[in-house]
Amino acid sequence: MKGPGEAARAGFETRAIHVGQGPDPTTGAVVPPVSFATTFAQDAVGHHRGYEYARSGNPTRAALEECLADLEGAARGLAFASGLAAEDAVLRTLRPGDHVIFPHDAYGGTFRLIDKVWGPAGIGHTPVDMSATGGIDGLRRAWLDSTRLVWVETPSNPLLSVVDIAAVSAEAHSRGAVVVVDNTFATPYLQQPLELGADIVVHSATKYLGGHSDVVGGFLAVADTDLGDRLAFFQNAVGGVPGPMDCYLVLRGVKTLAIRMDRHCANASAVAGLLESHPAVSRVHYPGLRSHPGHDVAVRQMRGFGGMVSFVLAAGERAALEVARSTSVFTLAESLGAVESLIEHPHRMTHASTAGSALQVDPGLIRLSVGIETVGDLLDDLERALDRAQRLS
Ligand code: P1T
Repeated sequence: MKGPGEAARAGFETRAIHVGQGPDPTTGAVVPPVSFATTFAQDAVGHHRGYEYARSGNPTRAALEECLADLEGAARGLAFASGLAAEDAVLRTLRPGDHVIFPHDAYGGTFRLIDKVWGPAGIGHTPVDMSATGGIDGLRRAWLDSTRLVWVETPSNPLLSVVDIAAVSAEAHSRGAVVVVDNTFATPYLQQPLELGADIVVHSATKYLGGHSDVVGGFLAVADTDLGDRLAFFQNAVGGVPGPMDCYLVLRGVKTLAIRMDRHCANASAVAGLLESHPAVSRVHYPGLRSHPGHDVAVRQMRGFGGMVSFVLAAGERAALEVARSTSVFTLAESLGAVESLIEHPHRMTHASTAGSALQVDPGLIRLSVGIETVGDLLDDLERALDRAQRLS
């Protein structure tokens, strides 16, 4: 499946399996070959067959970029060595003195990049609650004449807050700023930020896109070709590119994204229900729950509510640490979005870099990446761990 017209007519699952992916014209191989070459023969000086040097472009990477750009409805897709390398390329479009509005509950590494790397280089920032609770008013209050970029993460990591992408994009565009949406938690299967008005989509491909905890990667999907060209310049000039094997692994993961996400959503919804009814738990964050402040927006802009759930233990950090060490099907580990279920303590693990800042997370919070195992096993495992924590308090 090659032509964009043809691709546009096909469904998501078909495009995930076929766009950019052969059969290989020389051998008929039904999956793209992993092209390890770092350099490519030229027919004459200045005449090559599409590839010169593998930092600038590589056929396996091109297949991944074409496929993911199509799934996000983008004019251009760019693969990076990690989610943070992709984010860094976006921040390179700014100039000293520019200002970024970003979520008050962003992933800790995104905050660290904006604050500790780009702050000293002259980029200002303000954390804002742009979710259903804070809304557009928060965005307006934080706006400066120098605001050039609005960074959205929805659902957010780790509080699963939901931002109305269409409303934030309309407001930001009316003031001349670019809107970036981190679509890592939702994936293009559940949410299409470019269609809702965003300019750039960011992914940690390490998560649901790869889907099997065996590859680190990042991705940008861009609506406008000029902006795509600027970002492609940084991709090549800075060189934070993925290797061909990593591209292949993400491409393979994407083929099953839709069916994995359906199961992640179903299992997470059952887990959120259990947590809501357990006396050890004081608060559950899951956009699929009617009690979630962003539920209505999530219903409007998402196909399903995703596989991530976080919750607060009524007895605080001691109980949270007890739950984190007591599960056996849920593995205690950072990261998320793969087939196996993971549990972690954001305050001491993934979001430790936010300590002392406005983004610091509740020490009683636990985050779950709900995998695609048998749902009864997940519920039994959690219930046992929660009962233990309950006995402690
Ligand atoms: O780890 P990397 O591929 O560089 O992606 C960074 C990143 C970007 N955006 C979001 C929403 C993320 O969750 C991440 C990485 N997050 C974790 C490793 C974690 O455990 O939360």
